[in-house]
Amino acid sequence: MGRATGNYGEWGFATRAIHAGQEPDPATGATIVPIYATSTFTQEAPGQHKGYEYSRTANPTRTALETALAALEGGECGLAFASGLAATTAVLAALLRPGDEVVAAADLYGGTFRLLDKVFQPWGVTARYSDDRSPTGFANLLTAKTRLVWVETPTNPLLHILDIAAIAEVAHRHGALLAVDNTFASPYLQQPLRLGADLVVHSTTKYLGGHSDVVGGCVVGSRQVLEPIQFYQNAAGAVAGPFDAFLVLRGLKTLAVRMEQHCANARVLAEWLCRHPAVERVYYPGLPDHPGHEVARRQMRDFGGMISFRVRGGGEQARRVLSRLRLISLAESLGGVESLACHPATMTHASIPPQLREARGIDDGLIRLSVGIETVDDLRADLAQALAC
Ligand code: P1T
Repeated sequence: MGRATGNYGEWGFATRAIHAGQEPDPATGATIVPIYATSTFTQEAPGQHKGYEYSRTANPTRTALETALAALEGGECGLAFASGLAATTAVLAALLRPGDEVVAAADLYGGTFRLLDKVFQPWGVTARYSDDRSPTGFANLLTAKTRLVWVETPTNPLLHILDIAAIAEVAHRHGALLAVDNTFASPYLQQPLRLGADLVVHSTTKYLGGHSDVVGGCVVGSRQVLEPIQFYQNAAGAVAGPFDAFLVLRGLKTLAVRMEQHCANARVLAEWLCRHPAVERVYYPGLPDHPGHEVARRQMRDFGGMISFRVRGGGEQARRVLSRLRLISLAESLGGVESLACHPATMTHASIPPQLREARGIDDGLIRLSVGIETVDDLRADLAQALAC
C-alpha cells in the first residue's frame, strides 16, 4: 500500500504529481521509476527481504503510483487496481456483507450500476438509488443497514453536482461511510477526502492516465479504512501490473496542465453549444444556470472537461451527428488528450434497463463529449459540421 508520507503535504499539486513516491530509484539512481517487471523477489533468508516478496502483494512500480495517488488526493494511503471496476469491487466486497445496504446517487456509470445490480445484489447486498441529489434525499434512503453511500460528482453522464461535505455529514450521522468516485473531476479539480469523504475511487483509465492507453483503478483513504480493502486486494488479486502502473504514473506528471486545458476547451464548447439551434439542452456545471453551479464553484477548482448535450430530433439525429464527426472519435471512455464523443443510451449506459435509463434522463438524444486538449477551434469546427446535418 503506497503511503503519502514525508513532505508531500507541503508541496503544490503539480510538484506532488511529478515527485511524490517517485524519488530516484534506490538501486540504480534511475530518475524515472522503473517498470519492475518481476513476479517475485529473491530473499536472503526466509522472511529476510527488501520489503517485497511477490508482485500481487506489492511491486515497487505500483507502490510508487499508490504513494503518488495518496499524495494527490490528500489521503494517507492508496491502492492501485487493474481497472476502475476492480477498485469499486474491492471497496464493495471488503466493506459490505450480505444484508448490508448501499445508497447510491441514481446517475452513475452504467458499469457501476451493473456491478451493484447483477453481481452484488445476488450476494445479498442491496443498492438503493437516490434521484434526489440533495442531502435530504440521501437521508431519506439511509437505514440502519446502510454501510456505504456511493456518489460520483460530476456524475456520469448527466454532470449533476453533489454536495460532498453535506452528504458526508448525512452518511456519518447514520454510521455509514461516504465513497466518492472522483473520476470525472480528477484530484486536480476536487479532493473529496478534504471535504469529509472516507474513500475516493478512480478509474485511472481516464484523466489520471490521460492518454487512453491504459485501464486501471485506485482507492485512496485513511490507513484504517483502507486496511480491509488492502487485504481484499491481495486476497482477490486484481492489481495494477507494473507496466500499467508506469503508464498511469507518467500520465500523472502532466495532470495539472492537462486539466487546465480540458477545462478551458470545455468552457468554450459548452457556451457555443448553448447557442446552437440544433441543441436542445447543455449539461455543464460551468454554466451559471446549471443547478449545481454554486456547489461546483465551492468544491471544485474548475468545472472539468466533460459536457453532455441533447440534440433536437431525438435518437435518430443523435446517431447522425455522432457518425458525422471526423476529428472527434466516437468511442467509450473519457479523460484522454484526444476528444471523444459517446451515445450513453447505447454505449456506456446500455446496461441500465431502457425504462429506468430514460426515467433518469439518459434518453436517445443525449450525447456525451469528453473534451480533449486539441486546438479548440478545430473541435468547434468538427461539431459545427456534424450538427449541420
Ligand atoms: O473502465 P474502468 O477503468 O473499469 O472504470 C469504470 C468507471 C468507474 N467510474 C466512472 C465514473 C467511470 O466513468 C468508469 C468507466 N467509464 C467509462 C468507460 C465511460 O465511458 O463512461
